[in-house]
Amino acid sequence: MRRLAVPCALLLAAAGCGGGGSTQPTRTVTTDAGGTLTVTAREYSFDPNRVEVSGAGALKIVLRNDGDLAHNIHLERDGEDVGGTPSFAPGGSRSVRLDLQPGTYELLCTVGDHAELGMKGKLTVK
Ligand SMILES: [Cu+2]
Repeated sequence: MRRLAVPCALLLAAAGCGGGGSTQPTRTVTTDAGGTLTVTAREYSFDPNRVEVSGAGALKIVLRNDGDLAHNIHLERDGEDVGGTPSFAPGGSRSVRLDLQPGTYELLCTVGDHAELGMKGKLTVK
């Protein structure tokens, strides 16, 4: 007698392969309050993507677009936008001056799904 084997359905969920696959290097810079922070944008990353600011106050952020698409940089705190540059074409740069309080801010590009694709980071004001 032959035993009936129920074939196993092999469901390979590609979506389950996430985690640890990031190839984005993390670079941290430290800047002083009242200083200038220069960030380079590409598809799809910011460099640096970890920023520590020593002291609250005005910070000038210069974004250089070294990519092939329009990008911007915005800061969010607790999900609320606190300002940033407009989106602009590759090859250019824009700056914005923000008055920052101590705390943690998210850096992100608000164009399309760029933040989801990796254009994000963290800025901490101490
Ligand atoms: Cu972008």
